[in-house]
Amino acid sequence: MVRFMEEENKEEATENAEIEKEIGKDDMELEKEETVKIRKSHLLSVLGAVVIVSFFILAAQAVIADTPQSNSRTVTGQVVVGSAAPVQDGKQIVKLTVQGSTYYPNPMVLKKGVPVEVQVDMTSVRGCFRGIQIPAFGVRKLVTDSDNKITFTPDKAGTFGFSCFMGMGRGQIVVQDESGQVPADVNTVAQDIQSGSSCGGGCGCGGG
Ligand SMILES: [Cu+2]
Repeated sequence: MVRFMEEENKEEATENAEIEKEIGKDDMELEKEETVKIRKSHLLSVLGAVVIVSFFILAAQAVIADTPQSNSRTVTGQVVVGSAAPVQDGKQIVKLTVQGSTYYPNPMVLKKGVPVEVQVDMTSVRGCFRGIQIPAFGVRKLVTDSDNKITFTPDKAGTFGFSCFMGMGRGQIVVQDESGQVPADVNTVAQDIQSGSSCGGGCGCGGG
């Protein structure tokens, strides 16, 4: 009798164990599914967060890029010189364009003592970028469709900066002396490009 009960108990135990196994399996599968679901939604929220954070980083960079401090660059050491502007009828001819907030050619390479005629491309140079000042050579002019030329004669060799009236659009001028050399110790880019008060941070200055 005792033995019979023992056997029955054993059988019952085995059955229970099997049922438990089954239940356990189901639970595990359910748990797995849950985990996948949670992982998916977690992934989505992480992606969302990444997108939002990237947006703010880009926005911050745009703001920083507009502030004058980040634009003040200094050129030190050897002056890298491109080819000088072509001379026509005794004038150095430069076609000036803008990309982003930079005037091109960058730098504008000129010869000392030869008159310069800057022809401003009115298609790419727009808005306040049409007000151009070159302090080193006493230039301050707002070009228009009917008068898009700026003339001056570079009377000193070195590296100089120029900008729109409020210092937003920027460019550099490298002037070679008579022997084609550019003195590395003459560099007034930082002083030449000052940011004006009327156009601080993100005004509508850049528009057409
Ligand atoms: Cu401006």
